Amino acid sequence: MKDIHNIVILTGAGVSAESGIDTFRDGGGLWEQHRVEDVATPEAFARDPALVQRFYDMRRAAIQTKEPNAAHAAIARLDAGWRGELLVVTQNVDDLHERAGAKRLLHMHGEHLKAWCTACDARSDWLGPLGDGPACPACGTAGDLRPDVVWFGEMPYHMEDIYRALNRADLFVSIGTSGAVYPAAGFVREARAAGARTLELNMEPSQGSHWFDEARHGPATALVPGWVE
Ligand code: BJW
Repeated sequence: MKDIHNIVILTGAGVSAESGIDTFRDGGGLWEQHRVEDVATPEAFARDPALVQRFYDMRRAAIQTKEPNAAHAAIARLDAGWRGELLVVTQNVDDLHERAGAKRLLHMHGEHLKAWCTACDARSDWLGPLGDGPACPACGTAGDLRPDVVWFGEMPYHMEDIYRALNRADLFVSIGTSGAVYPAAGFVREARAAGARTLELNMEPSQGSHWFDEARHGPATALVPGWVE
């Protein structure tokens, strides 16, 4: 990768699809099985917290049986060996990037394995199903823990660090995301405007495919190792 020093990699559900984790918008994906308004908005949680908790308990249990795939492993190898700046920004709430060994990683839509106490704002490790309302380890309040994930209408995490990296990037690579959800869908334009070269690796053209200098289409487990090596 000649003349490239600073890399930003954005990943989405497609990078974990071949590990057996459902994507959102593909046929048979999560949003065909559940209405987004029922399970992934703050209003849904206020209306029926038990339903939302069951949705996340089910997905959290599922990811614990899954393993990182060749795409996660290739990204982790690049992270370990890259001497310049590199940042992996994942929209995924699973932990497969870190289990593969990625270190320079931000979860912009939160993490399945963290809980957020809305009473004291502390983040803690997920302690198990919230059905019985366990107490927050920081403040002791029971019943105010929620999944530490970013729902529609909420501000994604680490935005300052992400925009700083995008504005320094020489290369922006988007892997396994449909480009349907903002602000992540706008990162390619931000990086382009700052002068980065842009590459899409996805099963099919994303909604923003025309913004990329180059697009390669196919399964992440083939495309990502091929790009990294
Ligand atoms: C493979 C593959 C394989 C399959 N190999 N590829 C109108 C216009 C513009 C914006 C808005 C609007 N109305 C509302 C908004 C804002 C809204 C938004 O974007 N809505 C859109 C629906 C229009 N966004 C928000 O509300 C966000 N917050 C926000 O904007 O705050 C204000 C703000 C302002 C300014 C700056 C910053 C902030 C919050 C969004 C939160 C999204 N939350 C979710 C749930 C997280 C928790 C959980 O997991 O349950 O995040 S929704 C869901 O979508 C999840 C994902 O991270 C996200 C993106 O999905 P992703 O990863 O792209 O998955 P898919 O399924 O869509 O695509 C998979 C792709 O992989 C496909 O293309 C496949 O082809 C491919 N694939 N197998 C390679 N093997």
